Amino acid sequence: MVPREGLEPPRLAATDFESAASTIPPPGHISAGRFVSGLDPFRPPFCEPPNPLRLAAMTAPARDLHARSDWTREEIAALFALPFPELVFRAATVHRAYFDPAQVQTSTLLSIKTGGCPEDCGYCSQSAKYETGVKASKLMAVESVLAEARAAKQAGATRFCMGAAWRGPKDKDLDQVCAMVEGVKALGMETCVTAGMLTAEQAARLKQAGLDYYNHNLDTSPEYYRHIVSTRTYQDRLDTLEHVRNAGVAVCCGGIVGMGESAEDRVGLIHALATLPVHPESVPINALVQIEGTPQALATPMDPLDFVRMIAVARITMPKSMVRLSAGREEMSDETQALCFLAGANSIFHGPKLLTTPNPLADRDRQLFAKLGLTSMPLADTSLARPA
Ligand code: SAM
Ligand code: DTB
Ligand code: SF4
Repeated sequence: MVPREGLEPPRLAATDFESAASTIPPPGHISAGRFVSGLDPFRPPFCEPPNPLRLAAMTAPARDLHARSDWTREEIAALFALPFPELVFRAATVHRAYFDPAQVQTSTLLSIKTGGCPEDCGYCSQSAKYETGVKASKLMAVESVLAEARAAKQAGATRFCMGAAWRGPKDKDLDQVCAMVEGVKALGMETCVTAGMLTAEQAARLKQAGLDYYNHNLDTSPEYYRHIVSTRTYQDRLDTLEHVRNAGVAVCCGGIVGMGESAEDRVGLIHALATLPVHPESVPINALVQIEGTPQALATPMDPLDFVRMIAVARITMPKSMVRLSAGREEMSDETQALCFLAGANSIFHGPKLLTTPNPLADRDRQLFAKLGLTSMPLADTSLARPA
């Protein structure tokens, strides 16, 4: 990764638009020396005057490079409305300013406490409110978790994410989670925990144990949220994010698409994330994994290209964040995943299982990376993304 030192882009004012436009070659110019107007029968003469969309796509990236927290919903909606090639071009341009686009960070997930959760998140296999067939189990022993972490490291993961199906951790449980964090850290991996709501004190304890990232998602827009979860509020989630941020732990926060939300709700989710006082260091974009027995089991599957748009808009609005192509890869074609990487996704979950559902097998990911020429992001690069 990550924010490349010394590559802070120049600040451009709106008036610089005109000067940027002047970098577009004049009519008749020989583009990159490869095509000479009139000699290539498939290429029209260099367009004159410049097409406004082309102009916007060529000039906007310079403005896109700054991490801004003042995005408006209108600006975000306008990004979603761009023609697909323009949107992906802009996202890919922003991606290159801060990251090596051929590198993808890999994390492995482990459910350290599965099922029996008192919350009613309408997508979740682990809520005790729904008959999903997931068996509730107790918090795993520290040694068993460390054995899984060692295996994940062996398989190439640089970060180990531990998930617990809780509304929030009890203090006794938190002692055990802190021991897990210490143990995983000692293996030389980055640590991530997702265990529900945290108080400021709990966040500080996790930080002390060596926690690098805490995952806590906003899930959807503030308006649509009440259709998905009733047992905790959007504000509860924002409060936990603030506690994590104040404790000096990196924030991993994103959402889910494909839950019957409107286009406006997707704008609302990105807006909520991109206007946080500091952007989350990691932004997981999950495609809903439909779980039988949950209210979301019958949601209409989303168009994969709309998923790619979501990734691209996350990349443009949060240029320095890692954007995670998160749940849903098992059902995704290689082509859709390739478009996601092109649109700025630069992290994935690696390993055969997410928390309770399947993820692509190592072989499929190996082949995909080989086909696309992608490599695993070294730990030294991913750690630059974290607060000091
Ligand atoms: N219980 C903790 C919590 O809710 O914060 C941590 C675990 S929870 C499973 C972590 C996140 O995974 C959720 O916030 C949600 O965004 C995502 N997730 C859960 N089930 C999913 C599903 N079926 N499809 C896609 N994403 C899902
Ligand atoms: C996140 O945003 N996605 C991951 C992780 N954070 C914890 C979880 C995905 C869960 C998918 C459904 C399951 O396996 O139960
Ligand atoms: Fe519980 Fe987390 Fe699932 Fe919600 S998403 S039901 S809090 S495990």
